Amino acid sequence: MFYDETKVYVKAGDGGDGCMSFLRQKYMPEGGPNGGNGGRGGDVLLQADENVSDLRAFHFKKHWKARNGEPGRGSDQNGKGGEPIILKLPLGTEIRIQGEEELFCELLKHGEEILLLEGGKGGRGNATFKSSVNQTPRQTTEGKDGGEENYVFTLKTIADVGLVGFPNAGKSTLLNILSNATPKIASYPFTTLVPTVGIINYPEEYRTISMADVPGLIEGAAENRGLGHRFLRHVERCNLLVFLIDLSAVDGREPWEDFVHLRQELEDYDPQVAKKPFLLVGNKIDEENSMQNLKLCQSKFPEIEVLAISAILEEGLSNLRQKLLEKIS
Ligand SMILES: Nc1nc2c(ncn2[C@@H]2O[C@H](COP(=O)(O)OP(=O)(O)OP(=O)(O)O)[C@@H](O)[C@H]2O)c(=O)[nH]1
Ligand SMILES: [Mg+2]
Repeated sequence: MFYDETKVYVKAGDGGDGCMSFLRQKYMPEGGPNGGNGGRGGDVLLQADENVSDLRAFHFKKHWKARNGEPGRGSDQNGKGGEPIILKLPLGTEIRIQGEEELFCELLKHGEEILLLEGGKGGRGNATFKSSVNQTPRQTTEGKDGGEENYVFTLKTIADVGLVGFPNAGKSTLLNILSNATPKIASYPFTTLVPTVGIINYPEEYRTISMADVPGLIEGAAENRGLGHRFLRHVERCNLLVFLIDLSAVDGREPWEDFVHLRQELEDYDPQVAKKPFLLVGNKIDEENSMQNLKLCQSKFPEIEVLAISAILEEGLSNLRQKLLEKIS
């Protein structure tokens, strides 16, 4: 399972109460006030961590609380502050307050830290109220409550390029060959259930491009059919889309129609996503009917270049690599 959205309740620690106390010693009935201050409650921090791949930690534990500050004690002892807690989140996590559309914050860079909720201040002990006119103050203050909130964490994959295609189009095969990633490949639909990011190397240019293999889309994905719109969010951050269509039409669909349907799904999901720059790539050119389908595609979309490749035979890939680089930079 891949956990890319979860609701979480988070609470910062409460401040400890201030203490009321007086020095009590033999032969010193009127000892001065010595109640200490309460400790500060623990903060809640968020930290982006590249070693965390999804939100499963928050799926299995939905309540996160920082420790309270300790109350002050007599003999002028201040309470200990509560330890902060640090929630480690995968890169690309968006944080919203439950029920609100607006983005609260997001974590994009490894190591980035955000203070989500502040611990409550500790209360004042009576010793702090001593003054020239009040030598025996009986006054203290309570610790303040730490902040609390219900949040929604949503993970949106960070990659330069998003691979978009019907199941079985060969997305994982292509990513395997172009990059260091090794997503599973199989001849049945919905092999890929988890977005996988691979790094494509351009040693001569001293550059890399990251590419995300997103689980296959089908018609109605935006209305949650198939694996649904859950995975469409993983192309939201990409700067370039690669529509990969199966020119061999092994699953009985028209390749050129696949392209139309894929774009429609993106449009239904979010018109902004549909406006992203793209490349149209026809895979499986090694198969029998592919040439014919390529020509048909090209005639249907005369203004769009259809890049023909065979991921398996590694044909047309250097051209594709070059086009990716041109479109990205
Ligand atoms: N003939 C031929 N078959 C290919 C080519 N590329 C991929 N395939 C085959 O197509 C099938 C599907 O490949 P995958 O890479 O798993 O496809 P996918 O798009 O990742 O599929 P899902 O993860 O299910 O969405 C596998 O049997 C591959 O071997 C190609 O260039 N030519
Ligand atoms: Mg796959």
